[in-house]
Formats: sequence, C-alpha cells, structure tokens
Amino acid sequence: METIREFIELLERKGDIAHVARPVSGEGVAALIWELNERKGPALWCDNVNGSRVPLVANLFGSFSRVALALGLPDDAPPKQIRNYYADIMEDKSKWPAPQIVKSGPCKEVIRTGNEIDLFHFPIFKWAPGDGGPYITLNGTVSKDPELGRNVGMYRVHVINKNTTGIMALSMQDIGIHLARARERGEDYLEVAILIGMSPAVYFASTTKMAAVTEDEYAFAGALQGKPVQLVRCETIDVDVPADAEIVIEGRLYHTELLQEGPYGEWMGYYEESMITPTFHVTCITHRKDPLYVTGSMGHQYGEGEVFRYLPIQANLYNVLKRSVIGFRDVYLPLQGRGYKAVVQIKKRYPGWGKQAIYAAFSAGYINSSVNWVTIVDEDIDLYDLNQVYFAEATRVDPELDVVMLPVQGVYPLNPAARDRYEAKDLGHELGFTEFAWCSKIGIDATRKYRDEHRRATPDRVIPDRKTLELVRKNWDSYFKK
Ligand SMILES: Cc1cc2nc3c(=O)[nH]c(=O)nc-3n(C[C@H](O)[C@H](O)[C@H](O)COP(=O)(O)O)c2cc1C
Ligand SMILES: [Mn+2]
Repeated sequence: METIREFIELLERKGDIAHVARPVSGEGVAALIWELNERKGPALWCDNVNGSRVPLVANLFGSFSRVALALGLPDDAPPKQIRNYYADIMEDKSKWPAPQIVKSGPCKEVIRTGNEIDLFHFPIFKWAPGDGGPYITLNGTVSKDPELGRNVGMYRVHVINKNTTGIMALSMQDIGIHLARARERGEDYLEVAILIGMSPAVYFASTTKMAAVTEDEYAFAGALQGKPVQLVRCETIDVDVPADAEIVIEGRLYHTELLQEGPYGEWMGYYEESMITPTFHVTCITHRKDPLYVTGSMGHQYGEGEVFRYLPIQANLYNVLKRSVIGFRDVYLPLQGRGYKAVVQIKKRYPGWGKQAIYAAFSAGYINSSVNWVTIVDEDIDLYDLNQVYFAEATRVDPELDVVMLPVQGVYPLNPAARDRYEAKDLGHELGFTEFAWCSKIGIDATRKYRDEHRRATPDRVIPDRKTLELVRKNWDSYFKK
C-alpha cells in the first residue's frame, strides 16, 4: 500500500468507509466521528465541510482492523500480532530502504505562493467547543538538522490565520531538538513542511518514536510498506517530502516568535491547557489537483487519537523492555489507561524480581516521561485481559510491601493527573519555553509472592482437576438431559 488513496480504495471495497450525503459543519464532523467511535464504526468521507470544495477523509486509522489493513495484515489480526509485526520491523534496520529522490510527483500538481496561500481553502476547523481555535490534526511534520539528519513527527498544529500556525514543538520531541539546535547555530527559524495525506506507512512512521533522533522515519516507512518512499524537494525550503502526499504546507518555524496555542481536547479525553509554541509562517502550499484533506479527531477511547497512537508506543516499549527488564515476557498499555498505565509480565525467578521489574520499566523513555502507573504480573495472568490483571492486583499485593512510590518528577506536559504545569523559562533549557508537568509515579508488584518475601506465600489457585476438566469440555453435551 503505497498511497493513502490505495488504502481508501481498499476500505471502499470492504465497505469500511461511510460517505456523508449532505453538507456538514466542522462541529458536525466532530460529532459524526464521535458517534462512529461509539459504535466502533467505519472511516468517514465528507464532500462538503464548512463549504470547502476539498473532501475530508477521517477516522481512517480509528479501529484495530483498519490499522491491521493499513499495514498489509489481515483485518482480524489480534493486537499482539500487529504489535509484534511492527516491533520486528522497527528492530531490523538492515531492511529499511533509503528513500528515493524523484523529480516531481502528484503533490506538485498545484503550487500556491504569496496571496494564493490560504489554509482555509481546506476544511480546517475547531474540533471541540473548548478548543482555542482550528487545528490541523494527523499531519506529518518534516524538519532537518545538518548533523542529525531528517525527522518526521506528528505534532498538533493550531491554525491562527490563513498563513500562520503554531506547532507544538516540545523539546522532548525530535522537532524540538532540531529547533533548539537551530537556535544554538544563531538561526531564527527551522524550515518545516507539514504533510497531509501521506501513505499509511509514513503516517505510522511519523507517530513512532525511533530508537534515536538520527533514525530516518522515511526509511522505516519504506520497510513498513515494502517499497522505498519517493521524495520530492519542496519549492521554498530545503526539505524533502513524499511525492504522493495529498497536501504539503511549506514554511518557517520561528523560535524567536512565540504564540499561545490551545487549549485543545486531547487524545486522553480531556482539554489540555494552552501552551507556548513557536510560530510557523507558511511560504508555499502544494497539493494534488483534486486533494483529499485527511484528518482525525482526538478524545474518544476507541478513536483514532488512541488506536493510532497506541501501536507505535506498544511496539517501541516491547523492544526497549525486552532488553531492560530481566525475565521480561510482555508489556501492554490497556486502551482504558489512555497511555498512563502499563502492565508488564515477567517470569519471576527469585524474591524481589517484581520490584526490580518496576524500576527497570520506569527506565524506558516512554514510561519515564508519560506513564504514571506500572503493574507487574506473572505468566499465569493474561495481561490483555484486565479482569485478570485486576485479580492479581487485588490478591497478590500487600500494599505496604508491594507498592513503590517514586517521587515527583518533570514529565510530558499533557498529563491530567499531574499536579502542576511548569513553563521551563528559567531552567536553562535550550528553548526556554517548553512546558513540563510534575507528577509522581506508582509501581505495583502484583506477582505471586514467595515465603521469603516477608510473608506467607501466595496460595495456589483453585482449578479443577485438569484431566477431568478437559474430559468435561470434550463431552459437554453428553452430560445434560436432552
Ligand atoms: C494523532 C496524534 C497526535 C499527536 N500529537 C502530538 C502533539 O501535538 N505533540 C507531541 O509532542 N506529540 C504528538 N503525538 C505523538 C508524536 O507524534 C510521537 O511522539 C512521535 O514519536 C513524535 O515524533 P519524533 O519522535 O520524531 O519527535 C501525536 C501522536 C498522534 C498519533
Ligand atoms: Mn523522530
């Protein structure tokens, strides 16, 4: 699947995309997607949003079956299979094909500069009533650094007027690192391209935290789609973008000019306070003759903001923790935990390994920056079944002995449970405007306990005689009167 159009055609064939029959407003789109997520329904296509002539396509990655299809897997692949597939491709860098530079491509069919630049040509709108303004969502954002190379990341874009936006370039993210380094070089801005409607693989790559800032998301995307990504040079900046993208917004991101963006209704289902971000000035927009505005909404537990975010984080964590947690078996971030809760499964071989696993888990980048709560379970607990995790927490934890509290620390700023937000103006931090939140962390050792863990051992579980149970299951119907 090399283009978003091929993916949309596949969904058409599967009947997994609904076409809206009449004009709708931005609020209408937001409500329609919310209801589709409630019903675990299809993707959405709207021909007329707020009077824009550019069709809007959304919720493309808003279900596990569509995520599987977008990766070329069967639509009933279980989450663990999708995760393993993804994690393996992330690991095997020898199979990442370098992107190819081509002369031109469909994204150049229309080129708008100067007075022709108008972001509201596209159906860009305010999603939730409490949002600070219209947002471009589900975009890839490309920048580059002379030494670190290129980066593609997905960062929220608050549209201020027809040619100005904010980009949430947090210093924790790769674009923030690029911007801080531009500042150190004495440059006022970073050249940045915002992509809309790229191939599914480039979408996935732009939400994936690579193992290092130097790793090229385009090369990883090439491996995901089984074919090198084809790139064209931008018109007004020295940045390369996918030739098949629907829309490319070129411009300059100024750290010397800050704006207050947000609030914004975020993936975890809460509004997040407004943030100070650098200002992006658009220098050119290129797009297809008949572009599709691909976007997505945040906030619903079964929505794109969750389902889509989820896979790369799980794959990254799996790869990191299998190296750092001794006895590691698996890791799972239940959707219900909205990214703030992780369950890690281990094979425990001596007293204390549960605690050790807590500390090792908190050393992983994502867990350290974003997860508030880690629970450790044994192999007899299916960590994909929250009923079983709950059972382990309820029956294997003596709180005084098995709960570890880590003191408050600076974490990723979007965290509804955090006690405070902090604008890092006086931290001597490179950019001087990035925010952090302050939050403590909890680790729960819900593994079975040995006698030598200062208590009586966790009792054996009640299970009927195994052979008899198998027999009963096999001959089930024969036991009952007809
Ligand atoms: C729908 C969606 C929206 C996102 N929005 C943001 C955002 O506004 N700011 C941010 O820092 N990360 C956001 N992320 C997470 C980043 O895309 C992710 O951390 C990615 O790894 C960033 O790229 P980088 O690692 O190259 O910096 C979003 C992810 C998804 C799936
Ligand atoms: Mn990156």
